[in-house]
Amino acid sequence: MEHSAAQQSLAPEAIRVDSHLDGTHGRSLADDVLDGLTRPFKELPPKHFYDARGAQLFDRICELPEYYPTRAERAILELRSQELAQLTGAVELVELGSGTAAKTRVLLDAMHAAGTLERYIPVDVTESMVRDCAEELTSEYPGLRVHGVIGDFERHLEHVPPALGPRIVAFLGGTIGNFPPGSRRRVLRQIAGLLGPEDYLLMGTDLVKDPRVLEAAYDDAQGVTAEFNRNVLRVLNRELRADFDPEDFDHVALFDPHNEWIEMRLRARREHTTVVRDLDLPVHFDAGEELRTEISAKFTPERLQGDLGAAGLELVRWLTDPDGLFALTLSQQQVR
Ligand code: SAH
Ligand code: AVI
Repeated sequence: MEHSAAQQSLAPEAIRVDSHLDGTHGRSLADDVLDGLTRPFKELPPKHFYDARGAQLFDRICELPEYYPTRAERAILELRSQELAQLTGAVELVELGSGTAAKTRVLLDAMHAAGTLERYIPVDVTESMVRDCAEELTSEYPGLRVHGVIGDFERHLEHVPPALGPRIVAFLGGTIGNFPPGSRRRVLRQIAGLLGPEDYLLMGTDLVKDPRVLEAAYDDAQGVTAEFNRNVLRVLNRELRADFDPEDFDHVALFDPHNEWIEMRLRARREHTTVVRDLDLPVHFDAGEELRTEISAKFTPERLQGDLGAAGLELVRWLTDPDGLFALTLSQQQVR
């Protein structure tokens, strides 16, 4: 494994970063594009939004006045992290889809203050975020060890190192809602496999609410979410030599009241054919045709309990922000 000079000069014993993406991620993108863009209703999975530019756009989304989930989840963490640290006694935090770990610091502060914090294990597909966050956190928390895992949490959870002691596996931001119901339960079952009897899953989920509030959160006035949505086309242009013009597509965000999820789509402004050169794949769009790029499920307590139960987990704490917009749940393996 290669370490950068910067990493070695900082604190080599404090940081370890393993990458499990070499080559396989490109193949997964190619498979997803071949599968998703040849369907009668075109679709791409949302994990491909997050190259370095997509990650930056996501960070800007988190600051938008319309995008309440980040602020609401942070408010819960600020109110309840101390209790979470004490109740779990966790010595380490594994975080799936960690991104820039902005809110995570609230939890790490509480674990640090409780005197238990030893190790942080961020898991993310975006290499730069795992590496940057490892360097930042080891300097912010003296004595903390960071073992970064650059990988896909749908495929690489076996590379999460064995626990040093009781641990919290955090899955924040509502990312579980980006999976449709069947895959959601599969992903949750895989995550439950990381938990021993002393461990906890801490998961963020956005809650069902007024569709106008939801749609505004995914279609902001400044157009940042629109740019984030179109970014997936730039990823395809770069990684698979496609020739999409992102300006050929309008951003669409709508709440599906039956499924209780937001859908983001890209709607072709005109009829055209684009070619994904690495796949030798022409892709035709009719004028007005839509490509689904993300679902973002909104939860009720019942739906969440059902999903956790199906993954062999039981609820220990249900925490919401003062406005009841977002939920953070703590769960554990069911006692058999
Ligand atoms: N947890 C952060 C970031 C959420 S954005 C927050 O709450 O603000 C979603 C994050 O998950 C991004 O950093 C993205 O790169 C990562 N991600 C999405 N799908 C992934 C996958 N299949 N495997 C690993 N990381 C993934
Ligand atoms: C990461 N995920 C939970 C975000 C969400 O709200 O579904 C991604 C996002 N899409 C548009 N805005 C934010």
